[in-house]
Amino acid sequence: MKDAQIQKLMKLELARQKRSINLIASENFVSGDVLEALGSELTNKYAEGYSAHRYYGGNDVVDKLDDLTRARALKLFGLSAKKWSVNIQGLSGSPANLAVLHALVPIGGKIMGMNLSDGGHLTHGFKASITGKLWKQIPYGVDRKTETLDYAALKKIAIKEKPAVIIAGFTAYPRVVDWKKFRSIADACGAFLVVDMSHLAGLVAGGAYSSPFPYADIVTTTTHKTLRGPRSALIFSRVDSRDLPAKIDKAVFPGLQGGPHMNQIAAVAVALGEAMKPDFKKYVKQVIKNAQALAKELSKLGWRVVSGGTDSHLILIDTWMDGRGISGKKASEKLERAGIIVNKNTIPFDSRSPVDPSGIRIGTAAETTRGKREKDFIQIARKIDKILKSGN
Ligand code: DSN
Repeated sequence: MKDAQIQKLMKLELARQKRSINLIASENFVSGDVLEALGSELTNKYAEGYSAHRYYGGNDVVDKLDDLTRARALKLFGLSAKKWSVNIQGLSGSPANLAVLHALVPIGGKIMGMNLSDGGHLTHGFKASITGKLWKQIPYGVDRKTETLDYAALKKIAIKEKPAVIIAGFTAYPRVVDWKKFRSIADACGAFLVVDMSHLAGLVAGGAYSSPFPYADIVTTTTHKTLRGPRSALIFSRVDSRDLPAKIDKAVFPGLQGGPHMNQIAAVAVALGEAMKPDFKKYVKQVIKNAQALAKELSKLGWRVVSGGTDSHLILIDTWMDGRGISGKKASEKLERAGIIVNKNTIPFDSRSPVDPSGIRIGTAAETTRGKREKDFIQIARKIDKILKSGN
């Protein structure tokens, strides 16, 4: 590279990644092949439209890439092209969710999504997101005592409010989700069931977490979390008389975007191929075992684990503990100074603000990619404990 300023920043970031313990639940380390695809000449190509229906010439190669990527996405999740379609052009999770809502809900309509503070995502209708401005969020949360989903309470809200869409799938909910119950709630109020499995995609692909596909109408996902690909998104939609795939395609392009990023799509295809290998199944199982080991050890050391544990790659720690501990912001800053990277996070019914909440979110996907196992995560838990209890 001839640009010395950018090269220097790239080297600094690589060095930072190498010397840190990465416990950001939504990050991972991609393979060299994924990086190679991202940095390829495919970035030079404009491919507005869809395979075989493009607006520019010269798309014969990228059409093959597009077809292959969609076929891999369906195969990875065990889906038949007769029953499911997938849009691979979403640039990342937020635009993908926006496209889905744009396709399914008239402006001003109701969308039922989880509260941000209980583990929901901005694009599930939070007021500061465009999704909360164009549509009315009907919020739901977790049960105060168990800190897990209370499906009976959800059903009551859904029947009363009759949202057009129910969104299930979260950014900071550690437990297993009962997709079947969500389906029955959606049926009870006539809503579409949209599952945002961004955090879970790798776990679902590797068979370590229950699949939402038997129950959902639409499934969105990012590709860069547990799925270990580049930053991108997939939108799966059921093929039936409702014409969902055509509506989704139209909402993505020309509704929200112009040309897709073909280098990014190639990198997604590489990651999907990697996730089909037997090793990936072992990887995602280990990710969950590691999160459970970490949660258990932190709990033993006196930290409050929200909901009492985890069934996934992430845990939420109440570091504040009603003033007996330290705030999430202070905790994440202290950990960062010691080379451990986490994010501050609200906990359910948080008494503090999102900028300085009561907890931290910790994930195990990235460090499991680096080969860490339960014993390593027990050591990490002890290190976290020591740092958080130290006077610095
Ligand atoms: N920023 C992602 C996460 O950390 O979960 C969601 O957009």
